[in-house]
Amino acid sequence: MTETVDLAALERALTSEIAAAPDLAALERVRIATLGRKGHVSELMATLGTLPGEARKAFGQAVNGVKSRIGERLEVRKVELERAALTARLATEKADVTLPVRAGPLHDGRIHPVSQVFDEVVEIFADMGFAVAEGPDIETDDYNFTKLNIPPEHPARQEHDTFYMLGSMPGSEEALSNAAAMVLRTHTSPVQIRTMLAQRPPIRIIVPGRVYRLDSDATHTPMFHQIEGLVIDETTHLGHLKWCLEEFCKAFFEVEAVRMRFRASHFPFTEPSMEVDIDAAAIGKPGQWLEILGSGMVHPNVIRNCGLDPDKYQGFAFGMGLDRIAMLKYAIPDLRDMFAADLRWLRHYGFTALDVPTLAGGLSP
Ligand code: 2NM
Repeated sequence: MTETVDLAALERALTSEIAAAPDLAALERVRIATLGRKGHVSELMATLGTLPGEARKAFGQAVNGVKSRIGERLEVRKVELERAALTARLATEKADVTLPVRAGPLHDGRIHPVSQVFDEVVEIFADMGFAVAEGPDIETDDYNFTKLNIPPEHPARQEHDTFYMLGSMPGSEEALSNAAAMVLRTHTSPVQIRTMLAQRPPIRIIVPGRVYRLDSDATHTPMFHQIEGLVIDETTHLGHLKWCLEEFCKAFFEVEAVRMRFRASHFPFTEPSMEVDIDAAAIGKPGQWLEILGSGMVHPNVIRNCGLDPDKYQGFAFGMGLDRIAMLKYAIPDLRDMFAADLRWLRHYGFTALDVPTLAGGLSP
């Protein structure tokens, strides 16, 4: 056998192959052809078993020597080639750290005007000590109507254009009893009922949410948003109502003063009832009256229906269309666009997530 000669020649050949490898991929091919499972060195090791004892030991040591020296040279060359590759990249690639930061979703996304106005209204009433209350969109006929002093057969029921759940339509063949009938709430007032049933006065809440009426044309959509408010205490009176709504209007329209008109009206759940108009000067159109909300002192029947004594407790309530006041404040022309999910519209009328309305920092951007 001429093992020593073969090994020395093999080591020289591999060493020059390693030195000549032009890049990391070529070097990896050399490593696999040498130290890989079927590489030259591994195959030499496999022949060990065919040698007699003494020769086997000497040859084994020699091959292991080659193996470790070649392994070291591969490692050294690898580090060299990695450095060279990095130097080449650094020479061609450039990062301009003076470029502006890319916008990203927080900046690209838009808050819908209804959400923005919702946050503005909540901010104003929270500052006056109101809490936000919410309830289900599917309500009992009892909470949506009867407890609000709108008994079955009351004409106000027709005006509400109610969506009845299956089996709940009065007079239908499969009609359930009135108590079990379910509706899509036609106003958020059932949440006021739930609140009065669940907690003792003093109560100060505002109730934002979706409401539903079977009505659709240029100025009505079958779903829209309302925000209602309720105050119940032992000495609450009409003066509180007027002050509260006037403060709200000034804060919401961001003006020093607002002329308001309280017009006598009628709702089953309040007595007296008033519709409130503001002088459109508040939105830069002086000389016009704009109806913005309905209000009144809560009817004693409603208070009694919620298990409270109307001789002890009184209060006021009000309600307004969020979509409508959003359109007024932000000069949005068409109600139906509000629910069309048109991205171009949203980019134009929407708000960035960073425009959080606060009383201290300003409600609108
Ligand atoms: C309105 C107008 C006037 C109202 C009344 C009540 C309750 F539950 F206390 F009786 N909640 N909301 C109310 C009163 C709502 O919306 C135009």
